[in-house]
Amino acid sequence: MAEPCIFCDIVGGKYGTKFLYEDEACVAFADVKPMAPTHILVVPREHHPRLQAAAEEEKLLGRLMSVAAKVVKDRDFRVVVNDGADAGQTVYHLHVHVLSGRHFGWPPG
Ligand code: DGP
Repeated sequence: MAEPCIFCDIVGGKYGTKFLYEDEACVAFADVKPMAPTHILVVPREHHPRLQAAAEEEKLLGRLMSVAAKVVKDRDFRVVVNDGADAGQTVYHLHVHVLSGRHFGWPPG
C-alpha cells in the first residue's frame, strides 16, 4: 500500500481545499504556512516524491513552471523548489512554491 501523503489527499479533494488553479496535470492552492503575502503551491496530481525523482518528466516540469507564472499573473515573484532535507523539503510530494508580494533577498537563506 502507498505511504500516506498529505498532498495526494489534498489533490484528491479529501479536505475540500480551495484550488486557485487546476488542470489535468496539477493543482495550485495557498500554502498553510505562508512565507510571503502571496504563497501558492503548484502540485502535480501524480505523486513524485521530489524533483530529483521526476527529472525525466520534462512535460510535467514545464507545466509546473507555466502554472507558477500564471497564478501570480504579472507581479514580480519567486519560484522555489526545496529538494531534499538539506534544501528544506518537508513534504515529499513534488511541489513548486510561488511567492510574491514582498521583496526577496539574495542569496536565499
Ligand atoms: P517544503 O518544506 O518545501 O516541503 O514545503 C511544504 C509546504 O507545504 C510548507 O510551506 C507548508 C505546506 N503545507 C504542509 N502541509 C500543508 C497542508 O496540509 N495544506 C497546505 N495548504 N499547505 C501545507
